[in-house]
Amino acid sequence: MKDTDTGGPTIYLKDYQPFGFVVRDVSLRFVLHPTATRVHSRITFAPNPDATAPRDFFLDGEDLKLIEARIDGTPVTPEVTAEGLRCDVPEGEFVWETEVEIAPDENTALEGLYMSNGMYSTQCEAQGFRKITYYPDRPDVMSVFTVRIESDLPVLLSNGNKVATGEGFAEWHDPWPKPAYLFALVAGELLNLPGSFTTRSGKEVELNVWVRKGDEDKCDFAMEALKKSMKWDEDVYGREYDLDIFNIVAVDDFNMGAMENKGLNIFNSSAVLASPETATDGNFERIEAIIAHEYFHNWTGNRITCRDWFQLCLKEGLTVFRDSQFTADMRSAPVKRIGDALDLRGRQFREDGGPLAHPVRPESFKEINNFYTATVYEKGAEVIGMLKRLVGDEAYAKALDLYFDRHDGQACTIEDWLKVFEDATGRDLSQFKLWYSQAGTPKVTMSEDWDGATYTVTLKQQVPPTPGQPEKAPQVIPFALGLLDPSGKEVQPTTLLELTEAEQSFTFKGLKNRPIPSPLRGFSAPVILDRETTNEERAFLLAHDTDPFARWEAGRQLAKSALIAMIDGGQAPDAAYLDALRQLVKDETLDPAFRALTMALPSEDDLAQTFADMGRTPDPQAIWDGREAMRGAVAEVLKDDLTLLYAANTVTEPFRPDAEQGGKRSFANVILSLMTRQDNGDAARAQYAAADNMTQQLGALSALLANDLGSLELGAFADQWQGERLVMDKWFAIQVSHARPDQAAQVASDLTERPDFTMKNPNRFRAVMGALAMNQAGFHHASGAGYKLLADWLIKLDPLNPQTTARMCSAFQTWRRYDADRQGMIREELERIAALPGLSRDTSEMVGRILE
Ligand code: 0A1
Ligand code: ZN
Repeated sequence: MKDTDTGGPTIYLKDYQPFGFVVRDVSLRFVLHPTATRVHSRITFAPNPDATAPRDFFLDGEDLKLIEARIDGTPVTPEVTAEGLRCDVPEGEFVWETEVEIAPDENTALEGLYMSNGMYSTQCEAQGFRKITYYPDRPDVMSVFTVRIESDLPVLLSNGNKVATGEGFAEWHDPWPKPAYLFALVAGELLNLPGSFTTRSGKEVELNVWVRKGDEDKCDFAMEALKKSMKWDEDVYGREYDLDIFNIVAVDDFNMGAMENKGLNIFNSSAVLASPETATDGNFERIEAIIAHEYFHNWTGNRITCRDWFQLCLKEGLTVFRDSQFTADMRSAPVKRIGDALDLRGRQFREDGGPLAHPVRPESFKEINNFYTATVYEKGAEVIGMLKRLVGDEAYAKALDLYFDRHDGQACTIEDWLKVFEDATGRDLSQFKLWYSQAGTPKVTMSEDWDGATYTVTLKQQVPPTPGQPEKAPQVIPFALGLLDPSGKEVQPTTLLELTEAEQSFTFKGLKNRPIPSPLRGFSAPVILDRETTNEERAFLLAHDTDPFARWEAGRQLAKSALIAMIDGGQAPDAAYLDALRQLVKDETLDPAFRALTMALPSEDDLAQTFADMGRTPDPQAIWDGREAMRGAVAEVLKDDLTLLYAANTVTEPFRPDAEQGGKRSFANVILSLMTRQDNGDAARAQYAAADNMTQQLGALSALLANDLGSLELGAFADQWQGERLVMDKWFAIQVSHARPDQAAQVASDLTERPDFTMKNPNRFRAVMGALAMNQAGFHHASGAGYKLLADWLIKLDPLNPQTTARMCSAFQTWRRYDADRQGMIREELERIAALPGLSRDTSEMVGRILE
């Protein structure tokens, strides 16, 4: 296939060249108007002494109406194309000025300057700034920005510190050089929750959370999360905030979670607004993590940024790693680690094992927006976790200090990052670097031998072929192992084995009995472990392992093997599994959150993948039936314990969104869903009626819906919350996720007929279509109705919002694991999308890759 067959030219990492000019300073003036905003730019350019190629003055620009351009005050006539403009320029330094017109109100793609519910907002990462004015829109061009906003709206915000304000205008100056993707502007009738933070060197920083009227009672939690993040980054990484003011803004229409613009973070309202009545414990935890993530970017992303978009994991992997550390510190470290492993396996392993697989640092792309992926973010974070495990905590801290010292103010590469570790530790990281360049999840096969005195563990690794990468070399895999003796006592504490070859053996001496291994403790590497074991051994680890991850994993494997036997061989639910579960749920020494996690069955998608890994074709309906039967069996075996367990874990104190209460509520909700199978919904209805917080209200509603009950409550919920957009998103989603397989597409389709369904709001669109894609048995129902409905809507959305459309195409990425009929139907839908005239570059690239 030619490069240009799908969605335009391919950009390669190997072609990187610095820009021919440096930008000394940027001054922007915005005269805001919904359909005719004028943007005046005044930019000082000078030749870049590091430029390697002949200097070409090309500025990126899309959907701009050029009014005029000048060089050193003299009007010029540049050559303008759909991608930008080119102009002859003087030899030395010069001042470039333009005036352009843009229409924020018509911008439904939500990139560049757009309007959302009456307010102006921007999104410039990755390449949105070129929709605001002509500019070298690339992260290695950094400059100091001064911004003047003219508008009658009361709140006018941009990056940096506010330097002037008056009737109808405000001026902002950001002293820190930054790439254009970190530019931001917000204007609107907003209210703020004010706060302040004193940095460890005694500087007082003004903090604000800005929201639309009506949302001001949902900002406290975000403000507290921000303060905790600021403190944590000082304590753990020695990083202080560097401006006089830090603003957070909530916006309703946003493609992603949030954006780290310098000094002016813009958030999807779902990632910032929370009150006990409207947000679940899961929402609170996510908000805390996203606030932290965006704040941490101030150092890992903003002060040190990426040289080019291939280096995206430099800022994202590191910042996800940092926010995971933060959450582990604020909440429960084991629960966070288990959650991360679940998420990685659910999203990243899936990506890595299919047509969309790409390295943590990709080497080519057509549309960079398609590479904000679980691989770049989550696997990128795992790679840093492994690096830390390998070099140790102290060396990690030393390397990070060196990174900040050496690279502050620069646009860097993965080579710069690894060099810092090499210099700080003296370690050669050339083999480790393969984690950045080889796609695919390594499979580690473990076998053991016991000769009566010596215990030998043999590990073999194999990295599977992925698109464009048929052959792989062995990687460096930190494999944490502990050993237990048959009485359950730990005889070998966690030991880090470093697997660097295709096959390697490790021996342990001085043991009296053949030990029981506890492998891959703490999920020490993002690999698939393949080891022959028995259910007895799994039950033993579930009862005795000291490592919470390995313990949970043992329970998981036990559940999985029981489920597979049921789905596959029609066997009765495994008695050993049910027995082990019964012991565990009643073990008061265990954290309720941990018990809730252990009770959760492997997802339908996880089971489908397990079948695919066994060389079998998964049957989505059989998987759904199997999980239902298992839930029924669990409810039956626990039936005498449920009421007591529920009472013991029902929180009666005033609501606190912390890990302790949240863990109890999540466990109580799991128990409630089992009780609902036994009591025809009485307990769930009672919880619904008494609930004073969203976790309990939604938990009860979901227990009812999962058992085909709750239509009254569903109606009452809508009446109660019709004015709350974020709560109504839950209402839309919950119906689709709990719909029976043969009804899911119809339920989703009916919801799109409602007047409050709109595809212009990504949250609402995802609430319905995302939930459909997640309802595995519904989406993959043999009728093909799920595939068709999603494709119909992706076709409608693409002209408006290519980014969200492209992202949602990934629902089809696992298509090759299914039977010929399903594959045929999916192919037809993908080809229908691909054939659309004017299809966006984003969607065209995604569909092309999935079909390849
Ligand atoms: N950098 C942000 C995420 C983000 C990425 C792309 C966006 O538009 C294409 C928007 C936000 C983060 O990591 O939080
Ligand atoms: Zn990020």
